[in-house]
Amino acid sequence: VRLIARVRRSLAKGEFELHYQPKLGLADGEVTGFEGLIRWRDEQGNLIPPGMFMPKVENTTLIAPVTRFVATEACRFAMRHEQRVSINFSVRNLMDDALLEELGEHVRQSGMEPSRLEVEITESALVHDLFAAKRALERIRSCGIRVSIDDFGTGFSSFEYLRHLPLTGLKIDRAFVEGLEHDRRARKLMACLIDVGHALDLEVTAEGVETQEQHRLLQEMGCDQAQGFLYAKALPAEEVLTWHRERE
Ligand code: G
Ligand code: G
Ligand code: NA
Ligand code: MN
Repeated sequence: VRLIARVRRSLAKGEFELHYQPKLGLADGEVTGFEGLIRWRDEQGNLIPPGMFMPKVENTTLIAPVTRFVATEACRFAMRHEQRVSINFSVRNLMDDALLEELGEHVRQSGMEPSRLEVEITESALVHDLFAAKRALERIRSCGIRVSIDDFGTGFSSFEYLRHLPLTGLKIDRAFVEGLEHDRRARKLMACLIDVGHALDLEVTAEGVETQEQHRLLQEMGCDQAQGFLYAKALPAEEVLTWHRERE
């Protein structure tokens, strides 16, 4: 309760920031976009990671204004720097018709290319209420915004639901990337997951890439994109742009 009151106050005071973690195309190593990840700069100037407050926030109506902030920041970044940006949605966001309406309206009015924006949703959020999720995703897609499944392979996974949802991307959970170098079975499993994504015409991203060898293996397997500490952690806008410039 105290936490929620503090989050509400901090939101009004502008103490939240969106940091950006790059995604790379594995075919050519070029930056393809960024994932926006929220951070809380508290009164003392400490940076609080989302794991410390988002699980609580996600269970309250406060998730709407928090997500509105994230979406606004992400769209601004996407437009200003002509980049693709993804944001994370929680179950509540998906069931919030007013928020979905507002997001579509915001994208239309801003004049940004809607496909520059992508919404990431975990498997578990989708299967929570598949019928409602499908309607919500159709609504998001109808605005031209992209939709990908986050942390794929770790939720309650039936593959059947994939066929019914209007997805554009699939992010394979970092748990599958971890074992790649040392475990032949992990490599086979990863290859299959990539195939599942491609069979459904989805853009496949591997999360949590930390070593050059993992990068090489994913490239060899034909994975489309990679994201992870090997390239960069989530950084403030200015820093990630500097990182991007220096890489070129
Ligand atoms: O950035 P970091 O790896 O610390 O993020 C931890 C978790 O917080 C991740 O699961 C991420 O999806 C979640 N998270 C970060 N930013 C947001 C956000 O804007 N909205 C939601 N719903 N979750 C977020
Ligand atoms: O659940 P989601 O995929 O949105 O969470 C992103 C989280 O993953 C962030 O907290 C981010 O800091 C973390 N992350 C990003 N890259 C890596 C990585 O290479 N290794 C590990 N261990 N975590 C990562
Ligand atoms: Na995510
Ligand atoms: Mn993820």
